[in-house]
Amino acid sequence: MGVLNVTPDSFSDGGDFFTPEKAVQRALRMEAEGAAIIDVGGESTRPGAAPVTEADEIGRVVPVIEALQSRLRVPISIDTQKPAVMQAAIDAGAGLINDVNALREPGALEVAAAGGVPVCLMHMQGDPRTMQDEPRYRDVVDVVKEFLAQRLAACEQAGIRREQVLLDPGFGFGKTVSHNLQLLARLEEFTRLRQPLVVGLSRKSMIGKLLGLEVGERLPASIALAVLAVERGAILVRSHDVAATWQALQMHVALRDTHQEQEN
Ligand code: 8Y4
Repeated sequence: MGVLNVTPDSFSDGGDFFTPEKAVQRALRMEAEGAAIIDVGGESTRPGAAPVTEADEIGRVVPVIEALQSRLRVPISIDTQKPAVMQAAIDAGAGLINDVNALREPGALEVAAAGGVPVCLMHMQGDPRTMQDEPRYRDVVDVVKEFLAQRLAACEQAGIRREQVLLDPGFGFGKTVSHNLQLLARLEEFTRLRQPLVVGLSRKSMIGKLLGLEVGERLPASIALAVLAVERGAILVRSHDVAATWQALQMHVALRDTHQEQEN
């Protein structure tokens, strides 16, 4: 899953500004590099990021989705917590909802059910503004698993079929480095929920904290984490660096297929 941020600050390397055409070029490149899904997001979920109004977020993502949907072969996902943005994105051609808030916003379950698109439910403790202030858990793996099982049940009650639900433990969302490491070490436990498992580890601050690296220096560690997650059962990896991540994961797949042949 290739990340396509369409926030005003996200295309600012070199002083140029974001345009739908630049976003399209970036998306087409990620598709050519092996992305299976392009994840379009118009709101920054970084700790302390300024909130975006519904109208602004729609104004950012809809022109990009409209421009993309006829030119991409892979599905477009909409990274949002807002039901109105989900609806506008589905109308523009989005084929998946990626919600870091797991459809807890009032009206979100209904929009997702009526839209008929698959949903990725992510665990987050607290909200992006304060989630990194001393997060605590009884047992982070158990708590996150129980949360995702509850949200899956809420989806089914709202009329979203199980086959349409992906689950994500939400690395970095209200978690310390230790919490993130426990989640990755025990990621296989999430496969017991019997739903496709998604992870986002790309460039995240756990790498910065463990290794003392700035965001732009985190690719090698991000690739290692992607492979470790897929070895433990993840089937979709959200990444800012599609070409490098795809190469690494293809090597994992080649090795896994060799093991399977030995068994058969
Ligand atoms: C540098 C760059 C440092 C980006 C941190 C970040 C996930 C997600 C995000 C995730 C799913 C991010 C939208 C956070 N993370 N969706 N979204 N899973 N499903 N931070 O882990 O990339 S945004």
